[in-house]
Parts: sequence; C-alpha cells; structure tokens
Amino acid sequence: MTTHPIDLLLTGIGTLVTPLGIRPLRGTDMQQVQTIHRAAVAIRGKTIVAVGTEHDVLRQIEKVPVLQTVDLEGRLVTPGLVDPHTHLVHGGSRENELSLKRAGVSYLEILAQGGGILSTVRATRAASPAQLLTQATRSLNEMLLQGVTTVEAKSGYGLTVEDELKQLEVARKLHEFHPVDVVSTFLGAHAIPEEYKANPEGYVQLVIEQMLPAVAERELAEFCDVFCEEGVFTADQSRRILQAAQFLGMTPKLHADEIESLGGAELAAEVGAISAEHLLAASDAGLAAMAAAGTIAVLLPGTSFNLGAAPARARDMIDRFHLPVALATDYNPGSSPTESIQLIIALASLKLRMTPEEILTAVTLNAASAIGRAQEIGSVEPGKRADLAVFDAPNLAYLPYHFGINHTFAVVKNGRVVVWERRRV
Ligand code: IZC
Ligand code: ZN
Repeated sequence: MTTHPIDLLLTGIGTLVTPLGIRPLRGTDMQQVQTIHRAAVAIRGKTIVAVGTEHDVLRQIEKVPVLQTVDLEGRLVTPGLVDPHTHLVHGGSRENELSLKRAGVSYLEILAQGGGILSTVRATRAASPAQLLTQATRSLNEMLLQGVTTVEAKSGYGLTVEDELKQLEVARKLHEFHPVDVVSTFLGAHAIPEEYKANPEGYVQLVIEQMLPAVAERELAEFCDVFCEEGVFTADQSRRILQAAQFLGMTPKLHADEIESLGGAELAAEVGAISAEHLLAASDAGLAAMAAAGTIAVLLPGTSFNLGAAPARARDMIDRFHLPVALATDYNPGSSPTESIQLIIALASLKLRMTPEEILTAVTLNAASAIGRAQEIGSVEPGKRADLAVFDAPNLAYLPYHFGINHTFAVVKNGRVVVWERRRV
C-alpha cells in the first residue's frame, strides 16, 4: 500500500456482498458471491484500493492518511447496480394505450395499427433535445436513487438519420453531466417508420447505408441492437444490419425471441453478439448456441410481467444451458414503463425463481459484462471503480423479499458519495 492518502474510507459495513472477477459468471457460478461481515472499503480517487473485514482493511492502510471516513452503521453494501438494457431517451408516454391493452389488444397489434413504438417515435421526433434531456434526466435520477451507477441507453425512437443522432447526442450529454454513466446503443432498427411502411427494405438500406455510418463517424454508440420480431425486422434483415455495424466497429446486441420465435437466439450466437435480450420464446437450440458463443442472456422480467407473458426460462438457462444471465429494467414507455431495478430484483425472484446471489450477479458483474464494462465495474474489488450501493437491509435476501419499496440509502459513484439518506447530495 503506497502512502498516498485514502480519499474515502467506508467502515461499519454490516455485510458486503459481491461477485468477483472481470468476466461474466455462467450458470451455477452465478451463485458464487463473496460475503464479508463487518467490512470496510478503502477508495483512492475513483478506484477501490482495499476491501475486506474492517480489521484487515485498517491494518492494510495503517500508515496511510485517510481524508474522509464514512460509517455505514451496519448497512448492506453491493457493487453499484448496472442496468444493461433501457430505452432511456424518448419523448412522451403511452398511458393512452392502457385501455386497449386491458381490452386484450396485443403489443404487436398496437404497433401494427401505428401505435406503440410508432407513437413514441412521433413524440420523440417532435421533442427538442432540451425536452428529451429533461425527461431522461428525471428517469436517470430515479435510477440513481435506486442504486444504479451505470445504464445502457438505446436510440430507436427517431428512425431518421437526424432524429437518431438527436437521441444519441442527448444520451452522450447525459453521460457527461450526470453522475450515472450512460453507455449508448444504436437501435435504428427498432421499427419500420410509417414513411417506409410499404418499403421495409428501403428502411433497412437507410439504416445500413446512412444511419450506421453517421453514428460511427461521430462515435455515438458502442453497440448496435435490432428488434428482431414478427412484423418488425426479420432474422435476415437483422443479420445484415448487425454485420454492417460490426464492420464499423460496433458490437452487436439483439432483441431476440421476445414474442415470436424467429431464431433470434441462434442469430445472436451466429453474429457473436455480446448479449441477446428477452428470449421468452427462445428455442433450446438457440440457448445452446448462445452458451457456446458466450452470448449473455439479458432477461427483462418487468416486460414479461407487464405484457402478461410467461417469464423467460431463467432456471433452464442457468442450470441446463450454463448461460451467463443478466437482468435489466428494459425501461421504455410501452412494454416496461419502470425505472425500478429493485422491482426487477423482486420479479427475478418471484417469476424467474432466481436466488438472491444469482440476482446480485445478474444486476452487477453480468450486467456490466453485457455492456463490455466488466474490467472496470460490476464488483467490489481492488482496482475496480468505486461504484457502490448501500442498502437499508440486513442481508442480501432482504432485497427481493421486501418488495415494492426502495431500499437504497446511499450511493457512491466514482469514489464520491452522490446519494445519502435517500437524497442526491
Ligand atoms: O417502446 O415499446 N420492445 N421495443 C421492443 C420496445 C419494447 C420499446 C417500446
Ligand atoms: Zn428493449
């Protein structure tokens, strides 16, 4: 230990729980988390430098000056939570579709009638960058207050070159000024816009020939995603778009087999996608192919819950296919209008039958892995960034058990306390 001062020393941690490593944990390994009682964490700048029992950490830093000590009074600490699938930046909302939904009109029927995603496209096109920024900031604040320190944000409500860039530029601005890190994904292939209804191939061409190069040139997205779904983009169109994105240096992701099984899981594996999302209707062959390719399954139990659909086969994915599973809110104005990662934690227990340890891995290390950030975040270990969530909870199982409220007491982001007593500081 060098004698450079410790900037922040967290003591009095009742229980510290974290997965370990810089790679996603697969299958039954997701259960393997480290638990330390009476723990402490020492932070220098933005980086964790010591983790262990209070006794061990204090001994390690014996001769080192400490600039600030914060006593967490017995609370639970985990890595800062990571939400690896959101549609954060958008205009408007869709509560006007609630009665249609309750009358039994399906998600894809509403979309086919020009509502759904297309309704949000109209609102997003009409919104100024400042309006989009204000609305997304409100959501990002809510996520931070829940313990989230990094989110992924997809475009896909512009569907013109200009409006896709507008959304991605708002996401970049959020990343720059907000404590939560925002990682961008280009999702120009989210729906066929009204003006291309009679010519979907023309839209695919626009995505490949104009949008992708414009996004790549401005370095506005690390990832490219496609909504591969019945009546939206076919597997063949999805493949062409993702291959073009890869050629420009973007990493593929895929909305795969959410409602109908189009071979999305297979396609995600084939193109070497970092993750495949939803997977409610994924085939056994597709899941096996994902496991062989190392593709992470990002499960979105808020969406299946809200759509009244059967949940993803998380137990099969973990126990039989030995897949790395991550969890996300899918925050969006249609199928999952919630910023609450803690609701997702509860649903993962209730509906996906995941254990508290598997859930923690899925919202930290595996979620970080799904957005290419496992080297820096997703666990509480020396060398990783000092992103931590502090909960008013006696143990890990308490989080999924006591549902419907926000357990987060404090958040440390990049070594700074940014939430304390449930408020931004
Ligand atoms: O706005 O409905 N599933 N895309 C694919 C969504 C949900 C977002 C939306
Ligand atoms: Zn989505």
